Amino acid sequence: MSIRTVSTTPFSDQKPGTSGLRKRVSHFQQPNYVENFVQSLFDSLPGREGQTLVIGGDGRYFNDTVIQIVIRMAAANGFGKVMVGQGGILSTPAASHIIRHYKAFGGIVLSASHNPGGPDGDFGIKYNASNGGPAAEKITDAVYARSMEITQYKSVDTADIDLGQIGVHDVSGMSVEVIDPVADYVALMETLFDFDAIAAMFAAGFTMRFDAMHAVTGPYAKAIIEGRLGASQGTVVNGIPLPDFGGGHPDPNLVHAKDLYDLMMSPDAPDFGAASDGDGDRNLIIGKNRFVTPSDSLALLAANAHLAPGYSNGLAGIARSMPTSAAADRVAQRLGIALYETPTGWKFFGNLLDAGQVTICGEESAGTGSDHVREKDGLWAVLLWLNILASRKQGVDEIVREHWATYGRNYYSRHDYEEVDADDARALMTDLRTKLPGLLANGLDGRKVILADDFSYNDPVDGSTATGQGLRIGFDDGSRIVFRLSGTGTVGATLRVYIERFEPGDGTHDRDTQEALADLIALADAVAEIKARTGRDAPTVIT
Ligand code: VG1
Ligand code: CO
Repeated sequence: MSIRTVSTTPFSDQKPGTSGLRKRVSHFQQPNYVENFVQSLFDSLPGREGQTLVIGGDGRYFNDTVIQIVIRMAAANGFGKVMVGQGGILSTPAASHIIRHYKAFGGIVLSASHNPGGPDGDFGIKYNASNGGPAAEKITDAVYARSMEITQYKSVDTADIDLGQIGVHDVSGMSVEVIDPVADYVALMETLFDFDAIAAMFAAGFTMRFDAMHAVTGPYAKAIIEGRLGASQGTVVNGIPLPDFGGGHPDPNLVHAKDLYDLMMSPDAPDFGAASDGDGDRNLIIGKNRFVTPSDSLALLAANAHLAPGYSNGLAGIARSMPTSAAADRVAQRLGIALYETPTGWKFFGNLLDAGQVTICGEESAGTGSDHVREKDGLWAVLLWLNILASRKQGVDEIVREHWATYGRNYYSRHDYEEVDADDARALMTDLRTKLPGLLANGLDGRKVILADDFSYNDPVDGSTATGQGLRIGFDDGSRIVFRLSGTGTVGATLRVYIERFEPGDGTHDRDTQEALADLIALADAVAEIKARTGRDAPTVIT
């Protein structure tokens, strides 16, 4: 085999963010940009020789090109085998499962998740370790350090591999196995959920719409929901993955999945509506006339998980990201299990899951998952919901209302200010940080502040510390405002403001969320001077 060593010079901007390296497609298309990052990654993975690497992506534009580059570089860098999804497709949770199931060394997932695709859209590369989870910060830090000093990368000369057919190829002595991207994942779901009970519910007339948003979950949802569970043809819409997601924005929220939302609020609504994102790890859950916030969904899934066979023995613990509402905390308390509060990003759940300290994890950004893989999992959440609906024989709205009556309701909203000037956003955060001690001492607008800090996390499993994870202002009535800057945006900065207020079980649960939070929203603007500093009258996206 002839390994080609190619000289290169470093790029200074290859620092992975919340979930891998994400940039515009055109940025990735610069000569050597992909190669530099992939070589920096491989250089940071001692012990890779002879090992298996899993590769797949969400099918977005540039996916096919990068997969071929990665295969050649893997061969030149000593991997023994590559497993790649047919057509270059693997959802993020499916990739996590494949890595674990086949005991691979790690995997590369090509995705910018919910960010738009196409030639003018975004692309991304993330690395998952042998536990199937996103690389821990010590790996991503090492990759970044390496990318700053890289001088060469290694590749082999070979024709493109045909990824269209399942089969085995040889690339300079390395085996490339093109696998069915769906089958192993379906088999895993079958071990967790009562497919018979869900199928019986569909057979009895239960109706659903699943919007795959022309992203990666289409084939998975079709195989499971229509194929295995017997939902009628057409239940899965926008089910064919397209390189540009059909021109849409594959973010399953009330803005980008508005068609689904409007349907679910109409008289023609089916019993259940759901959607997933670009790479299949997020979920949107909407019942007839009832949108379920991701934070509530996490709490509800945790409270009812024992109804599904895979969780019938109960939960070891629950973890949520810091900005996620405290609804899950109340469930953990009642179940008598631990609740962990971690920084934003799934990588922080990995150690807790590996150590068996938690079973279910979730983030306010429409991500929930469990110890079945080491990523959040959109379809998993949908199937757990279906299992709960089949078991409880109640509608979504009724279940949500009962939950609030039992645990209270955490009114919750996130306000995003996207693509604001990066310097302005940093200054806003820096200045707010300096105000925090004063808030703790003097309160805010007559309210008593019981918590005002920049969140840092000590991992209870490996003792590592992550600092600077978001500014928190907590009040004595359980209300909270959190500010942080996104680590996944690709243009300017995105300021995220998370607002939460607790209403007890015997309180009023049917208020409009924005109205219920109005005073806190005003307070958030006042204390951080959001409008003045960003020049924006209103958030870009409210979820
Ligand atoms: C966002 C979300 C975070 C999520 C991350 C990756 O990060 O807030 O909860 O883990 O996206 O999700 P940020 O740094 O932009 O707030 V995905 O579906 O892009 O893999
Ligand atoms: Co995603």
